[in-house]
Amino acid sequence: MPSVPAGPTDLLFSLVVPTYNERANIEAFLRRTCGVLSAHYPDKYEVVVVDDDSPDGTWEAVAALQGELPAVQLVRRQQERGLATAVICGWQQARGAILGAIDGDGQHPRKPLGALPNARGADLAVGSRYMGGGSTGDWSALRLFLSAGAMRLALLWIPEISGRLSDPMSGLFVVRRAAIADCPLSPVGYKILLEVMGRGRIERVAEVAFAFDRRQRGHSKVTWREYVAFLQHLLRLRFATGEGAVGRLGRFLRFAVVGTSGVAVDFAVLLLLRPVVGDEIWAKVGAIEVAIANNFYWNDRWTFADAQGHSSPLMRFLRFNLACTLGALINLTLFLALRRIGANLVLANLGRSPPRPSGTTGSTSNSIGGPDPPPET
Ligand SMILES: Nc1nc2c(ncn2[C@@H]2O[C@H](COP(=O)(O)OP(=O)(O)OP(=O)(O)O)[C@@H](O)[C@H]2O)c(=O)[nH]1
Ligand SMILES: [Mg+2]
Repeated sequence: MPSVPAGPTDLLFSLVVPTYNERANIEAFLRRTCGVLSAHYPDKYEVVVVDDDSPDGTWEAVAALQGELPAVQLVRRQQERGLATAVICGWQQARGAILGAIDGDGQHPRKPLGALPNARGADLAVGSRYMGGGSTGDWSALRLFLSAGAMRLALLWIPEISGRLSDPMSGLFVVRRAAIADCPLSPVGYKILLEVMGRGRIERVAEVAFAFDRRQRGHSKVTWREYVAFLQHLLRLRFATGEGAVGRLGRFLRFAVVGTSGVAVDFAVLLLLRPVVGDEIWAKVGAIEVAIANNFYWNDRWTFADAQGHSSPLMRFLRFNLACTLGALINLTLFLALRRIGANLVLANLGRSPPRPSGTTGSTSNSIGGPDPPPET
């Protein structure tokens, strides 16, 4: 597996720019980026463009600028393609003690490049679109939906990695070389930051808000393949890093305990509420909601305490409710249907139908599984 060497480090900062068919953007991008970096780190930085032999000749355009912008280095890969592996390839050639990544199409603002490498004491400093002051710009509803889905999936599969950042999918970040040196890195697709978080020795993280700009020229390289690669990357990280089999079993057991406690809470509230509200449907609705709240509290505090993400507890609770809606509706419908066909309260709440009458002699309607007696009037 490829890894980034510990040195040499005769520069402070190496910024790697993966490019594929960015000829229309690259000159303006490099001029602006070198301008910002020269102001902050004169003679102590380099910009390493890693181009995958772009058919539009991006690498030629970069080579033509090197005389004028001596801090620009060019790597032209002819055998390989992929954003994340291109970034690693650039870091392998880089000479900086701090390593960074940024898109070459101008959608990432250059201003945070002054602040990110200076985030004091942080092993990793990330530009975030999802913290206060950040934004995803003018993304379509579909792209927002896909991005939110990807975030949820990452939080579900690799909570201990993605739960540490508000924007774990960001392509704008810097990392201390020492925090990833000699760590085996094996990403697929776009999400190099997940790889760094998952496999690096990242203790302290910092975030800086930024607004994602609209692409001015050229075309997006994101296709359905990137979504497939993302799923593959999640699986790879899940099985290669983080909690081992013991940790996963522990989480599963905590989840099971919380689920069982929810069943008990549901029962208790149903029995308590029924005489108070006098209506069984509302008593059951109340019981379901209190059980959901119980499960949310304990899962949030205990089962997935390391994966709360950056949203507020209220938002997390609303999302949890949303995720439980279908199950809650099925639970309520089944309960009411079973009550209708004569199951007693306990059996109906357990989702069990009443036993068939034996048809022999006088078993009473109050036996286990029989219907409740009619309410006294
Ligand atoms: N070296 C290399 N760079 C790539 C590859 N795919 C994308 N890139 C570069 O990675 C950066 C991000 O790619 P984009 O296609 O802009 O992805 P995006 O910004 O998430 O998507 P848009 O908002 O639609 O532009 C750009 O600089 C691309 O040129 C690749 O296969 N190899
Ligand atoms: Mg882009």
